[in-house]
Amino acid sequence: MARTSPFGLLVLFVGLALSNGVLALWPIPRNLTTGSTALKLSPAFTIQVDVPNAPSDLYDAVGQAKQYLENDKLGRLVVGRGANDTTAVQGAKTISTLTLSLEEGATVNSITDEARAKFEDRSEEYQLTIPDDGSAATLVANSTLGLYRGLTTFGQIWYTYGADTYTLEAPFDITDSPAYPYRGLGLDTSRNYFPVQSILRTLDAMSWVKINTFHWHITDSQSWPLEVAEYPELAQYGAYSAQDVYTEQDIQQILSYAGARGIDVLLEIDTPGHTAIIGTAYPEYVACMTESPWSTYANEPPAGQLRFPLPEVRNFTTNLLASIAKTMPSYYFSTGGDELNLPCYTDDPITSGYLNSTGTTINDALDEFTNSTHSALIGLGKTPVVWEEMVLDFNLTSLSDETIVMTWISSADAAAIADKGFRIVQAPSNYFYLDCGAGEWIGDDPAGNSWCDPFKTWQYAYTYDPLANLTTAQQSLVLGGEQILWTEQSGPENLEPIVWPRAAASAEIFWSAAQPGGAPLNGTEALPRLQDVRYRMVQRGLNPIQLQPQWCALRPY
Ligand code: CP6
Repeated sequence: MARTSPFGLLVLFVGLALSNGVLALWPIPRNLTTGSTALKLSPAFTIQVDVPNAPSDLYDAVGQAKQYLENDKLGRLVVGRGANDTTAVQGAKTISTLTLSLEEGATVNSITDEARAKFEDRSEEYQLTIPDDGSAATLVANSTLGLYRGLTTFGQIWYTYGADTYTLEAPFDITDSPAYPYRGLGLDTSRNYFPVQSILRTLDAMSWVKINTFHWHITDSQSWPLEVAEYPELAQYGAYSAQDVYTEQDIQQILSYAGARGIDVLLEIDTPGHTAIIGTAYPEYVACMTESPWSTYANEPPAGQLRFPLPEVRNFTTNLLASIAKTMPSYYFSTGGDELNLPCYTDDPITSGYLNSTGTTINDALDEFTNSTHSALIGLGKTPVVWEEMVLDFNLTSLSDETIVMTWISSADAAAIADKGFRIVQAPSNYFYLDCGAGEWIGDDPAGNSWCDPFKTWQYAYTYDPLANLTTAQQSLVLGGEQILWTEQSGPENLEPIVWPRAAASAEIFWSAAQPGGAPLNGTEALPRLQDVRYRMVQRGLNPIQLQPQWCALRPY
């Protein structure tokens, strides 16, 4: 009951007392100095692109940034601050220009290409200076992606009062770069289908808080919404309906929309578990497709997994993954690998017969399978990504040292993964699942069933420390992390409110995070800033949940 305890409410309200002078900056820049001079945007304010051969997506980003400046109209009075803003804003100097330029020697690429670069080749840093004397503001970066991040920050500085767009905190001097290169949001489009428009809106909101990776868990046992040119039967038999499909055109639209917003798309085709749906098109490749008892062979219905030890299934899966991966521009591709059910293979006469007659262990068969799929991906220039079980539950000699491992079961698992030398993405279910996560089963009902609680607070996610209990050497392998929405209990109807603004919590952890030994992030300090982030989301047409009673924002007395 912690959520409704009097103490919880106290924290909710104390946040307000500290709200004067805060900015709607999120994630908070890593080096930020502000002053106390009022400054207005001139009605003729323009953003100048001083970049030779600037790519068209940079011009698009500038156009979008201008639109947000015109339309956001975030009123400090509305959020309970700035009662004296009228006087301050009257007579304030105006700035009429923001100039964008690249550092000397920087190569000019599109935002899209920069967003899809390897982590080590990606530069998101920027420097934003807004003088208080009315002279031009400047944004300088190493890459167009850095300029994009800086534009996002610029858009979070301004409030509206009457006809004025203003700040009270000039001059600004910001030198910013992310603490971690991987800042993700995960979405499962198999348990429930999400229209392309829902995904595009999600990408918009991700870009507002500088999340740079869309981890798309596109298929699972329940449905196969992905059209694959070489394997049309998969979506034909496996999609919920002919409408609930991502066509090649849809995928291209999502990819370019993401790229223009500085977002890389990490596609996951989960194998060899979570694959019952493949059995609708290829029944001979899938074992344990039994309705009853499904619980022997899967954590949720329907049961069914690839008969991965069979050579024909190995070849099929390898060709399938290769044919999908070659259409994806990211360097990274996830083959999943979570929650593999082993009793299924003991009980399946075809798989166990094969293993027995060839004298193969399940571990060796999985090694061979993974070697096959991962070699094909590596051959296409991809770096494989897997769930933690592939490293912790099996002894796979086939995993390349480059493999990236996602944690989910426990935040304590990172150390063991790091000790094997793999890079890590932290997605601990107990902090970061936007719906039910481990240890969140609410009490038994009268029939003795236990149900999953589909909610945890942003404040709780925000307390997560991605480097906890890791040595310095282990810490250096943490690439970042992500919150994820599994969609057993979610669909397009509640996508925006269940994700936002809560997913902003990890966005700030992985951009601004305190360095080892530094002060931890503080939810009480963060609340008024997140309140403004939420308000800007509303102005931009999103439907995030409330963070506080509206009384806190209006404060009529
Ligand atoms: N589906 C897939 C899921 C989950 C995972 N993988 C999951 C497991 C436990 C909880 C929530 C979600 N539904 N494919 C785990 C990575 Cl508590």
